[in-house]
Amino acid sequence: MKKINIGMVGYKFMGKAHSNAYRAVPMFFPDAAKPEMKVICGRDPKGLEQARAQFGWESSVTDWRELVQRDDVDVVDINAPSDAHKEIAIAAARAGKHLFCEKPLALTLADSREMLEEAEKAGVKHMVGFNYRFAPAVQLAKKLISEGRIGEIHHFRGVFLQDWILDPSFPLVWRLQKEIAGSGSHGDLGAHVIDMARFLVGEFREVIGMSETFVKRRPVAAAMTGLSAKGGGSEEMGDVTVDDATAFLARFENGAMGTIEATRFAAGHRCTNGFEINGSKGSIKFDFERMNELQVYFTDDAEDVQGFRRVLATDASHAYMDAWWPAGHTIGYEHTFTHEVLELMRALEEDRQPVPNFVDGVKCQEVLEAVDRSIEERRWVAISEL
Ligand code: SOE
Repeated sequence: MKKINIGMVGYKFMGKAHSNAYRAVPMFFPDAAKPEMKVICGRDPKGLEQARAQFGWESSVTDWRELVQRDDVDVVDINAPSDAHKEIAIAAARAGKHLFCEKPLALTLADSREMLEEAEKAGVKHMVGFNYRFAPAVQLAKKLISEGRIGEIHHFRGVFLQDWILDPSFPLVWRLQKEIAGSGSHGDLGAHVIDMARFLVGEFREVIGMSETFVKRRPVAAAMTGLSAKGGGSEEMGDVTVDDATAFLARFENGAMGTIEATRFAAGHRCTNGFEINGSKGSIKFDFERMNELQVYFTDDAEDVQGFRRVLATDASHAYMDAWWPAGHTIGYEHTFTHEVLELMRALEEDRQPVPNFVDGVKCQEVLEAVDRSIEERRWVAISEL
């Protein structure tokens, strides 16, 4: 069986999710190429060693430049904060390594285009981490749409709602700083919804948006903390330089209408990544907090039983599910990453580009940037203008 050596940069939230996926793929998909967890990289030696031992990596380095040059690395997995993506990806591509990069691909559209260009020039494979595509219920939605089961699509209504920074004393973590994160809820959460819309409905034609930063100054964060940081730690205040919430209207190339909202201020919503799609022959609804389910409605159901019904996407006939548990035994968030890594392994084995790849990363970034421009210039912006 083919073995693929992985070098991973970053070891926090996404580092843990990816590590778990590298371990799960050989266990549940034994026919796929096997990821070998060769080397993990991070800046803090103590935290890094703990992660290395806990996640099961063979070795560690504190300098990513060393990692990308190693002969025993085939794929460089980049899940460091967004401002580091470009430099690492380009260096890795130039060293002939395949790339697996978290979303959003880069801080700007220009940077993401440069990353794609370099990857193509180097002839390496590239993948971007839009993990929600890999939920079996989302794959089912894709199948129903591709088979024409809900007909011609009229509406895409997508939201990604969280509330982890609602408290004004929540610190100024890196995700709230433009120079590190690129944007706030827009690039962090909206990027997932944009990818979902592209995956299920098609390309965007034009957009117009609005955004808000509700809490403009926050206590400075002590360290590189993330979502679980605790408030009230520091007297010193700093500016929040990203959006707390961004919403936009869209028109797709196929004529469908879209509304998309991403916010970290939706009290009570911990991780509502949801969409509803309405077509000429039916509708589909998904909410990640109930990720095993898809709500479907078909206009050709008998009149006396018409209505939304719940399909549990856990049968062996649903994507990936024959590898997991008997029907009705649900799966979770971490499985989306396992399926994503499976796609990467299969693509490398079959010598093809994985999907989604940097082209999808760039197309998502085009929409993000078009929305930003529309907000700045208070007008509709066509994707073709960028
Ligand atoms: C935090 O907002 C976060 O973890 C995002 O960074 C992820 O991409 C999203 O999947 C869940 O929320």
